[in-house]
Amino acid sequence: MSALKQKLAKKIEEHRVRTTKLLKEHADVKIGDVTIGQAIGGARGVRMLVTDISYLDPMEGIRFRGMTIPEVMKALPKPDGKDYPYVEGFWYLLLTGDIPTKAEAKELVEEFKERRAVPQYVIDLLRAMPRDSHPMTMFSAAVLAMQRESKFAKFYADGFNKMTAWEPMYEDATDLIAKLPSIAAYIYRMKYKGDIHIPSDKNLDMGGDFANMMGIAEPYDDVARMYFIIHSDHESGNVSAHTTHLVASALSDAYYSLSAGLNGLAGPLHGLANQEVLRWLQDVMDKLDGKEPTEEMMKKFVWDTLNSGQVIPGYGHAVLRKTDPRYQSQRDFCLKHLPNDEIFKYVDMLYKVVPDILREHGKAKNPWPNVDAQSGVIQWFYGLREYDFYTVLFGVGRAIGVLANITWDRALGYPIERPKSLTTAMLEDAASKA
Ligand code: HAX
Repeated sequence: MSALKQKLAKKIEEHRVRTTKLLKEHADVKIGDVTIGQAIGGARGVRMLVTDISYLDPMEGIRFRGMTIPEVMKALPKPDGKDYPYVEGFWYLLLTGDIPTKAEAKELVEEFKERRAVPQYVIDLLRAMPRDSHPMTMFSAAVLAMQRESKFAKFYADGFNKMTAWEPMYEDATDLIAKLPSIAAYIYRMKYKGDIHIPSDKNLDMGGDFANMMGIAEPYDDVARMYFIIHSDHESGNVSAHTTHLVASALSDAYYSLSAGLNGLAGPLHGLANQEVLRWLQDVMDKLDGKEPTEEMMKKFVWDTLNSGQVIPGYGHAVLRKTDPRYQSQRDFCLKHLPNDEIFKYVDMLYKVVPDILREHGKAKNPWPNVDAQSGVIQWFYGLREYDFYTVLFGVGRAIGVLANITWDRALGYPIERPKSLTTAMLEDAASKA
């Protein structure tokens, strides 16, 4: 170890004791409007963000523009013969708060088709990256590379006007959402399907065309529609939404902002958890060597994971205190389309054993499953078995919510975000006075 690193290791060891003491003994001490516990602990419960796109109630779960997931799925227009709505119509709902007519949704489908084409230099960039780069790295890099297309950046360079700044932001947001499925499918086929690509089909809506470009048959088009909608937004405080908002608050354009948000989504405690769930389950299955696990065996695997200091992926949440309705809607899909699937049965068994174990373990505030506990199962069933790719699917969906948010941020002229920080010594001083 270098001298610097040794010194740093010593300092870290000494400092950890101070932070732990502050959290254990003085978490409730107020420093301004928040407590020491909130300042150190990731701002849990601090009410300091505003959005009308979605709201997350701890007990009820997500509402998009005031509507629950089942209400959204029922109210929005659907392509003929399909079970799930046009994603384009959902974008209309998130932006306006109104349910579009079928004609309005179809008009938007046509507009998205005009914006679908991905610049050749983005393809070149993806091809130049090492093939074993994580697909999220490729996805985020592609979004960032397209920044030169930004209409907002041009608008700013040509003379910024606060009142109309939302318009180029809206244009960038719509361009991005229209292109993301093609970029995602390109990465998938380049990395995992022999570099053989399927062109976009102008007869299809966003969900249908994504399934087409991925090369996965029906009802995967409905899976895509459902998946993109339920993953779109989870109010503003989660890492991907907050990062996108924060970067946009510096008047960065939608490309810079979304790319940053996607990098946050790629964290194992956030969007990457969906691939971790499948990785963990595969590990369990490998250890069982094809045998069906009993509940007792499953309990042992869960405890082994916890005792080795790891989290159970797909369980727990920073805000929710019940089963995530996004988990539930995917479970309903599984019960209808793949009730006998082996992995679905494992996931269902986990649902039976994990909450009690997490309660007994005594750490997680929410022992219930979140969106990521179920999502890989559906993808796996339809042949998408490269679980590194699952977070990219999440990213296509998440873009819809965060881009709606930053379009409205611009419309309302929200200022640059800049919370205040204190030093550890200041916190200790406040604690001693309290
Ligand atoms: N397994 C084991 N321990 C868990 C746990 C889990 N699933 N969930 C929380 N805990 C632990 C935390 O690690 C923390 O331990 P320490 O005190 O030792 O640090 C303690 O319980 C308190 O955590 P919390 O207040 O309940 O939860 P946080 O708000 O800090 O974190 C997380 C929320 C989602 C990050 C957390 O529950 C977690 O790590 N879950 C597993 C990963 C996961 O599924 N992430 C996806 C979440 C949904 C999402 O955003 N998708 O994008």
